[in-house]
Amino acid sequence: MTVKVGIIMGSQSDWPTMKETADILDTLGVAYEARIVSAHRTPDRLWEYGKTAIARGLEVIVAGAGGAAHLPGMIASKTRLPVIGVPVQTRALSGLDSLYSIVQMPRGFPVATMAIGAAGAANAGLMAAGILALNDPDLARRLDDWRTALSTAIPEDPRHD
Ligand code: RP5
Repeated sequence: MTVKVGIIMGSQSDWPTMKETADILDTLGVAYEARIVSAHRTPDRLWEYGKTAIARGLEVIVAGAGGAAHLPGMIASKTRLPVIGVPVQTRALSGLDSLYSIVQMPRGFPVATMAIGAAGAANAGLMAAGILALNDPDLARRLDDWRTALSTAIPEDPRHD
């Protein structure tokens, strides 16, 4: 299966959050790669990743980072691929720092910013799948089924047990 989604994160410590993206993509049968690419600690790796992403066949990048979270914006500056940003929850400021760092991009270099933390990471997987599903009817069907199953699992009566 061709790898079309790149999941990148600023640190090993982001993986428990970003694994939520990976888990959704596993469920939907979307091939991905996961890499630690830090804007601050490995800037050359970041540059190389952004520069080669299209040539390597990637179609969407999910970038998660916390604190001074420059990774999603920096990768967006190096590739025209859609970049989905995930603000990782931090201890000091609960992820508001991450959110503000990612969401407030200057005109011209968008980052589609998700919610803070695990829900945002899972939604990033769904968003990436939704983008790929535009040109992949089988994936579109799997995504529709996933959404239907989620709806069906919600009981109407809160006293169901
Ligand atoms: C950011 O700094 C990473 O994305 C991570 O969320 C945060 C803390 O990194 P560690 O100190 O845990 O490696 O670059």
